Amino acid sequence: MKLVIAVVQDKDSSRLSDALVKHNVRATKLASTGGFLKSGNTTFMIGIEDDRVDGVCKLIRDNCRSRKQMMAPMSSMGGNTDSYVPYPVEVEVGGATVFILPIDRFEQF
Ligand code: 2BA
Ligand code: 2BA
Repeated sequence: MKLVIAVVQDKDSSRLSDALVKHNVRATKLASTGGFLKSGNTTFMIGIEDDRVDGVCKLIRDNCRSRKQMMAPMSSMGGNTDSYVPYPVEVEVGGATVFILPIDRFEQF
């Protein structure tokens, strides 16, 4: 069994959720925040049998798309002018960042 952790954009999270339910894949959704943009994203935790991992990755790929997003200018309030960026910066936010970890043990009580 593997744990698939997928960080996706909020805009794709309900579509991905629906697709997982439709394909009988159990998952837990967590509200998360990107360290760089400091804006909300969604993290899916999916415990899944080894032979279904590729199918889950395909569902994630098919339901999440990359988008360009503007990073708001950083505030210089706080006094640290070193990190002050006076203009918006465009970044490409990927469809999904996916981690696949082994599960030593899976229990449901
Ligand atoms: P939920 O996904 O909201 O599921 C609540 C309960 O609904 C489940 O209880 C199960 O009895 C039923 N259920 C969920 N998916 C189903 C499906 N495709 N077909 C039929 N019944 C379904 P639990 O199995 O005790 O799970 C409780 C919560 O634990 C789940 O909430 C989910 O957040 C998490 N979870 C369970 N299995 C997971 C897994 N393999 N990976 C990640 N999270 C899991
Ligand atoms: P954020 O950290 O808010 O990053 C959003 C996007 O900003 C990133 O998209 C990337 O295009 C850009 N970016 C991030 N850090 C950067 C930096 N130091 N310099 C320049 N540009 C940077 P993605 O790479 O697709 O990542 C989307 C979200 O996935 C991230 O949101 C973060 O929440 C998560 N993530 C990505 N890589 C991760 C990793 N190695 N570990 C944990 N979470 C990760």
